[in-house]
Amino acid sequence: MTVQIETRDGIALVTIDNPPVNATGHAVRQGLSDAVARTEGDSAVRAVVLACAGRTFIAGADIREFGQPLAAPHLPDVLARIAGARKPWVAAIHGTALGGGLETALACHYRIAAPGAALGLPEVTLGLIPGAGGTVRLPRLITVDRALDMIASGTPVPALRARELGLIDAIAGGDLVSDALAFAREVADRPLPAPLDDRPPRPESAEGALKAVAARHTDRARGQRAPLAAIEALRNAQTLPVAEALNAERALFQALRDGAQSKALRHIFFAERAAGRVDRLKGIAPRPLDHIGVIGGGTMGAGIAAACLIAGLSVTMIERDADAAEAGRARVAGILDGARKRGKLTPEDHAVRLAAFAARDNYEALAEADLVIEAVFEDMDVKHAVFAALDGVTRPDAVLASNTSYLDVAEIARAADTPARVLGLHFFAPAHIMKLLEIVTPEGLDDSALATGLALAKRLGKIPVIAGVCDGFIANRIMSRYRREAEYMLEDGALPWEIDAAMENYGFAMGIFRMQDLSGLDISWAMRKRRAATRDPAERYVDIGDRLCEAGHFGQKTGRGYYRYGEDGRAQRSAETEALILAESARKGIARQPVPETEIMARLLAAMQDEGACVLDEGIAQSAADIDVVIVNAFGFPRWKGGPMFAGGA
Ligand code: T1G
Repeated sequence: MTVQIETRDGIALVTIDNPPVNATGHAVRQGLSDAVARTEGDSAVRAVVLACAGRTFIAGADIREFGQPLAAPHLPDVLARIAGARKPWVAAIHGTALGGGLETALACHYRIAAPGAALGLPEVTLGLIPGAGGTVRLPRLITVDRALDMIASGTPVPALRARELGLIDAIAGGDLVSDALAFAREVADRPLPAPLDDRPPRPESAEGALKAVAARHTDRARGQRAPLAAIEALRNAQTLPVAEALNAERALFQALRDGAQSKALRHIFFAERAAGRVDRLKGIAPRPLDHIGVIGGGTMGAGIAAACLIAGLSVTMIERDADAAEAGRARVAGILDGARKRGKLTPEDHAVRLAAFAARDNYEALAEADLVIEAVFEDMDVKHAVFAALDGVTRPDAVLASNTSYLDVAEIARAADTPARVLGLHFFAPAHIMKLLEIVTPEGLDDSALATGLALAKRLGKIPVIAGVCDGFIANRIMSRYRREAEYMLEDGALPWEIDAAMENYGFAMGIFRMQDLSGLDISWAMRKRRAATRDPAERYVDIGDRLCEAGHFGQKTGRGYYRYGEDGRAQRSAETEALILAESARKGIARQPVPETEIMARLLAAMQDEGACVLDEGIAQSAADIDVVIVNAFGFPRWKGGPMFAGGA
């Protein structure tokens, strides 16, 4: 039974059991509707507790049902029955009460939560707004500005904060269901609290607070419709009668649900959860994963070490000598300090994580490592030396990984005594923040080694995407291709700031030339020089980036690249770069033509899609959806466009 009822001393315990997250699919909606009828009609029942089995309270409507006709009873109608019950309903919340889950809790008369619970309305992350009363009822329980912030940001609040806001009535001190049953006994004979629909919206918490929240979310919307719809819905909640506000919310919700942005965001939501699934690994257990070795204490090595420490693993970092080991240790300590300051680590956790970390200058310290990741200089000889040294000191069942961003992982594996235990784990900088992890699988990779790499990704809270071996795997190979297209357009007639503006207007977090200036032009310059000997002479080659680097303009870090950087670090158009571009066009005899914004994006998207199709055909990526997950998470492709392949209709 998806919804079970048992009565204990006059209190009905209604339990939803709909794995994996108790989403309000049809069986749940029907079960809840029946539970209202049964408890209202049972004279032995004085109050009701609504709880969920499994790991969380209701985490929302069943997103998989969207896009198909929804069977009655619909959630708003079920919630109206709960809110209209004559006997008090107490929501017992654990895990995450999200979306329709929080709306169900709002329909209840009281809410009690476990200390570690979180409550939120994340619909905007799916291109939606709450569609079952959330935009009308939340601002009747907490202040209207805080309600708008929760809805327009989609960010859940922890139970303690929820109680401060007035969103919940109590936090369980012991067993949640027992405490909720006791709470229900206490309120059973009291007059019911006024239904939220009968209460006025709560005024803003401070003069001008609502206006400020609305302005902030309008600025951050960047072409997304849902946050603006949230602002409209909250305005309706304040100005319209409840019934009209609820109808207006439903209409806004349905329009968004059937719109392109929500379909794209639901695509990415499921694509990220499907990424990293490898059918042949069913039944293959990962190897142990408690102690991680990291070779190299530079930016990437320190970021990887910190990511592992924050996830609760123990880490031994190896550097070439004591000074370098100390410098690496300091970088890791700095990252953990930052995590503590941002509240990502409690002071106690911070101390425990730091105690689980050692920085050494001898490989023998890796004797007990379960998995070792090298993040040393991107040179094949250096990598070969590292893997040869690892062979001599690591356990035979330890998995060995390279963080290389473009070198041939199969070639690296061949340097190891057991190539089958070597894979690529390509992290993206900063490694302790970026969620994407490309797992590069050379031919002959042992299945349990791959399962171990995937288990590490899950443990670190990363999004793993399986990539075959090629130059640049999926992310950098596709980025190199659309970067080349952007450079062609510089020669043809566009300027860096025009191309970046087109990308940012499309929804990218940052244009490609601004991004290259930020990461440093010298990195791709070194790669172009490495490839010069093998480059196809027939392939069009743009020298502008080389000209900039030859003049020492490596981007933001040198004060000039495609842009000029003032004292404040802000990117400004560069007349020198413009002159250099025009001179290059003239040198090649190209009559420059302006490139309209629509053509800029059309050419960039076509480049991504064409290269994506090759990556698929060659078996480097397992699916078009995986390519979308990579480009959205690695390069800030707008999530609400679903990724290059989805945007192209793949
Ligand atoms: N519907 C259907 N399936 C869902 C789901 C949902 N709402 N949420 C999760 N799943 C599946 C997910 O696809 C995966 O499946 C499994 O559950 C575990 O998820 C009416 C209209 C709850 C914080 O936006 O944020 O309510 O891959 O891997 O990391 O106004 O899932 O195992 O087959 O993410 O522990 C609003 C979305 C919906 C919450 C758990 N709710 N979910 O995270 O596990 S719209 C949301 C999450 C709505 C109302 C509106 C997370 C999680 P599989 P997971 P997790």
